[in-house]
Amino acid sequence: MEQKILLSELAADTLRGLSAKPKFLLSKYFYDDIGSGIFQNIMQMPEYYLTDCELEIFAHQKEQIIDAFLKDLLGFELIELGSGDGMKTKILLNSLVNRALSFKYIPIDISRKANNELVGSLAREIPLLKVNAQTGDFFRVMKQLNGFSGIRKVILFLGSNIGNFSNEEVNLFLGQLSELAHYGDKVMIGFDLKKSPQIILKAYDDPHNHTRNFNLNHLARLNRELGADFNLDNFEQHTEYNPQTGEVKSFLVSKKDQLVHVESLEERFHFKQWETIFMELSRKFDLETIETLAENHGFRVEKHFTDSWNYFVDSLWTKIR
Ligand code: SAH
Ligand code: AVI
Repeated sequence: MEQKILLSELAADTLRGLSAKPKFLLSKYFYDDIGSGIFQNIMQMPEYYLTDCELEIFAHQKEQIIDAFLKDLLGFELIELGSGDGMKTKILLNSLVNRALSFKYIPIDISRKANNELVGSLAREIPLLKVNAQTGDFFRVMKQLNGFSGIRKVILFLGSNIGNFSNEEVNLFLGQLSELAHYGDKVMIGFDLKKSPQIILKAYDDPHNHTRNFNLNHLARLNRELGADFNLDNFEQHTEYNPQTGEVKSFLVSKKDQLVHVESLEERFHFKQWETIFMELSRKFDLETIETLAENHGFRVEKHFTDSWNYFVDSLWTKIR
């Protein structure tokens, strides 16, 4: 028992998830160094339309987005939660720097590799930019940032990261975001919208096997970091999309009856044949739900920036209470 109190967060969450019925693992642990690399492969595949749509929004509407950021603001901090490789954000950063605006960029990501690479590439590509990167879980870092500086904030949460939260987590997250933001601060959140189920399914059940590798790498990470002995060949990937709820759910399915030993937990976990591990939720939204979320958490929707297909929206909100 004493040893379990000293477990790392990854170990404790793995113990909780693999002991549950049905089993689950938390998708924030996808992003070790290898997983962050696989996610870049996902973003590059044509089926993963989310990145192209958000890129198009930024490329075509960057000046309008920045004008909307700057309404009523002078100096500000640009905080980005789950910044990853920052590929899309750099479009905005370049334009902000070109307008000689006084601001600091604070990217926050759980992946040290993603953060280090982003800081390195920004120093090369936008040397005039002031950057203060933070590594850690954004729920925790947001608490640390809370109440600090008094400078106006613009907070970005892009790429439909919010889709990876359960309903409960969405409310917890927006509650924390609402505490972090003060009156007049701005928040821009990227939401993937409901669309043809076939298009959505292809983005998460791809022919290149990147999504499959992304999921299996979670098990490989448990082998590397917790001394588990998952045999990856004994699991297959399954994805489903429910157009009624907007939920994409991703699973790994055990192809055989098997025992998996996790050394650092001193536990063996039994998998029945065809038993599932729930790996990730990627929720799709509609504008009405987005507006209700903003209102329920003390924000006014300023503008929905959408792509030409209406597949994706970057929704800009102002804190009003
Ligand atoms: N915003 C980028 C990256 C999206 S990928 C884009 O739109 O392209 C999701 C990113 O969120 C990854 O870089 C991952 O490391 C990070 N992430 C996931 N869960 C996190 C958490 N709980 N705290 C901080 N970062 C997290
Ligand atoms: C980071 N996040 C928004 C991605 C998504 O679309 O849910 C993660 C992902 N999982 C599988 N493909 C992409």
